Amino acid sequence: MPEVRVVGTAGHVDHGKSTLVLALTGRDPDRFAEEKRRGLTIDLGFAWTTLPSGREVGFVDVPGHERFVHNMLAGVGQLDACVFVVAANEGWMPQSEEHLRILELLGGDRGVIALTKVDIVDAETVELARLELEERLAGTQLAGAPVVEMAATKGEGIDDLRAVLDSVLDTVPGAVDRGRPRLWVDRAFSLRGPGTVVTGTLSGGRLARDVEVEVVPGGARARVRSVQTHETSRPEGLPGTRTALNLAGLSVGEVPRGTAVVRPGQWVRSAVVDAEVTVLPSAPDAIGRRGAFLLHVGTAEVEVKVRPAGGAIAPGASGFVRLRLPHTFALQPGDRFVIRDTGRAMTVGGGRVLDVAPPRRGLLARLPALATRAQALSLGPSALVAARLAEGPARRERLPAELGITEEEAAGAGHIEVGGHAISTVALDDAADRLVAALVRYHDDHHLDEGMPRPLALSVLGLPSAALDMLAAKGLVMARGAVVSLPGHSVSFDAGEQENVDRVLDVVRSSGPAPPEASSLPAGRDLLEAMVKQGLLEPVGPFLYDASVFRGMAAAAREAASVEGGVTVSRLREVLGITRKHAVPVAEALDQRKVTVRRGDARFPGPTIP
Ligand SMILES: Nc1nc2c(ncn2[C@@H]2O[C@H](COP(=O)(O)OP(=O)(O)OP(=O)(O)O)[C@@H](O)[C@H]2O)c(=O)[nH]1
Ligand SMILES: [Mg+2]
Repeated sequence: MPEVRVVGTAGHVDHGKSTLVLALTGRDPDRFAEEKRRGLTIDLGFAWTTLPSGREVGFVDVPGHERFVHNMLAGVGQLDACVFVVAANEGWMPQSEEHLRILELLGGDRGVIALTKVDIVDAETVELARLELEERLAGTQLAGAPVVEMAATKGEGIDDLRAVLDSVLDTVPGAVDRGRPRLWVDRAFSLRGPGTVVTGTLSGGRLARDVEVEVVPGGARARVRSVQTHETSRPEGLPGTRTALNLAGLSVGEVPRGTAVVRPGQWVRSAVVDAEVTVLPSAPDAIGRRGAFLLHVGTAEVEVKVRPAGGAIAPGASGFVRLRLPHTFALQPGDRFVIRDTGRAMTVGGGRVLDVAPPRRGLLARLPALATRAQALSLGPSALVAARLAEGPARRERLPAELGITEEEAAGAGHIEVGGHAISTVALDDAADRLVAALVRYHDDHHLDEGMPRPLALSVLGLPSAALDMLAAKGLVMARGAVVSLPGHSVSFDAGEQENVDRVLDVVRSSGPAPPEASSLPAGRDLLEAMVKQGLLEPVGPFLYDASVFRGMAAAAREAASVEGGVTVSRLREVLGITRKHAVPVAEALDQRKVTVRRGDARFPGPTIP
């Protein structure tokens, strides 16, 4: 199959764009009766031809009239190159400038300049027009682009244009296939028989017959019944080609221009995105919180609220903004857009989407992170992953959609996966260092505690719970139940405390099965609790028993309970040689520890053997 590319026209009204497309392709791109009657393009037109190299080129012909810039914008988002048309008799005009800027904002930096209507001016005027072109294009993305002189109505210059276009396209890299197809719909119509058909320039991946697709916004599902490129049936649409899809199970109204056809589940649906914006030097005002703007992204045109992350962005300057859209779109980092001022009906700027799932708060604090993301976009997928994870862990399965990358790219080096999260190894190492340092301090400050409460440890770590368990599994920390500590840490007593510990042990050991209440023991609560955690004391109701004394009592009680009919509290009193004051709490403590089980007034042996 030959290589297939997409080329768009651009330029001021009446400068000869459609005439040139007709001459190149044999097809009049002006589809509507009104266009033919007025000799004016209103909406996008489509045609195609085969260049001398054998490569097929689909053309998107745009209107030049200032009132139809919004239609032009729907056609030039995904071009391999442009034919930038300037009529020799009129020279550079307002929409020459505006279209040039729009192409620049959308990343359209390859093209051919068609200097048209050279047949109706003299040689000197052609020369002047060439000089003016050189001046206007200097410093722009089309500076130095080849210029072809044309008299399209007479067929002059057409062969030159074909050859030059071929050589320009030789230098344009082919469309990428990330397995994430998206077709921004630029036309939707219904045919008797097949039903709903949409067209657009496919990008990001292939769309084959019979696959299920989803329309965003709206969420309608459909099956691709058939695929065409340049009116020829194909088993699948390829990225970077004009593609028509016949969609089964969908009405035309569900897929208007501005919707995108995608595979279900591959896209973050975002109505709020963070982006990088450049304000054109020609813009009358800075872009700030005020002003009514329209956003053009893909083939969509929607009202947008623009909130700069720093101050307002002055004409000629760039900055970071948060964009709020009226509904969700299938967007990804790197998507380019144009912003127009609604009141003045002029293009004021544009830029690139950086984050389609931004955190709700802290836009100002995000400035450095957004700058990193902007850099990462030019560096590629692994830089994007690194930039994302530098901001915190991410749900692993969301990474491809969030960043617009493939599964393989999302699985790259530089991060590890824990409990469904992707965490940067640098961030994990930093967090682990932070936690260890915090534990050292904590053990110092709380030497009677076994360790730091787990929720506190997690907040120090700043990572999902699974990351803490992973650090514990690696032996870096101990995470037992509700407490996190350094490996080998145990409660220790200082000299003064040890004295009190010994005194307490003396008291409880000498009083055997009938110790005094805890409140009368010669030590504070903290120390007694620590002795319990250490396993020296056993809490039983209001009493603290020496642990080994209590173990002995438990064994005796369990044995007494193993007779037919079990053991009652009053029998237990006799067996253990204690009064009711101690016998009741002891019996309850034994039930709690499942050394005994209570049925009615009697106790029987439980599953725990003391
Ligand atoms: N003599 C001469 N006339 C031309 C040439 N190219 C276009 N025209 C005429 O200029 C007029 C406008 O041409 P179009 O091709 O409709 O111009 P356009 O740029 O498509 O205009 P819009 O789509 O409305 O922006 C038509 O009458 C054409 O016949 C040319 O190279 N020489
Ligand atoms: Mg036209």
